[in-house]
Amino acid sequence: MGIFDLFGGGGSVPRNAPSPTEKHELLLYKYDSCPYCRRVAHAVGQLGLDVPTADILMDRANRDALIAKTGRSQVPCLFIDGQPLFESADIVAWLGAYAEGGAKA
Ligand SMILES: N[C@@H](CCC(=O)N[C@@H](CS)C(=O)NCC(=O)O)C(=O)O
Repeated sequence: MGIFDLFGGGGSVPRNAPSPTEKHELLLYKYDSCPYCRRVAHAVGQLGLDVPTADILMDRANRDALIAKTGRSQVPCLFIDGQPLFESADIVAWLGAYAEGGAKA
């Protein structure tokens, strides 16, 4: 069992996402009552990562920015050097790989 499986599993590091073995600037769009966002937040905590967040309910500008950048209002969405990654399972998988690789670089 890999570390990704500890947080719900089901996802895999998307092939078109930036390499998790390199350091990146991250920004997580979320809101706190979203269960998928909580799943990601839990993984962030368990992995010991420091991931800045942008709450789309607390600040309308964040929601507008998410829609402007992606055409969607779905959260969670992790921006990796400005490239959006949707789907909580994929985000958790990517963060798991990042914690073992790029975050330590
Ligand atoms: N399959 C997605 C589901 C995400 C989802 O349904 N998010 C809801 C909030 S809990 C949402 O953003 N709904 C509004 C929308 O899709 O525009 C995931 O696992 O991340």
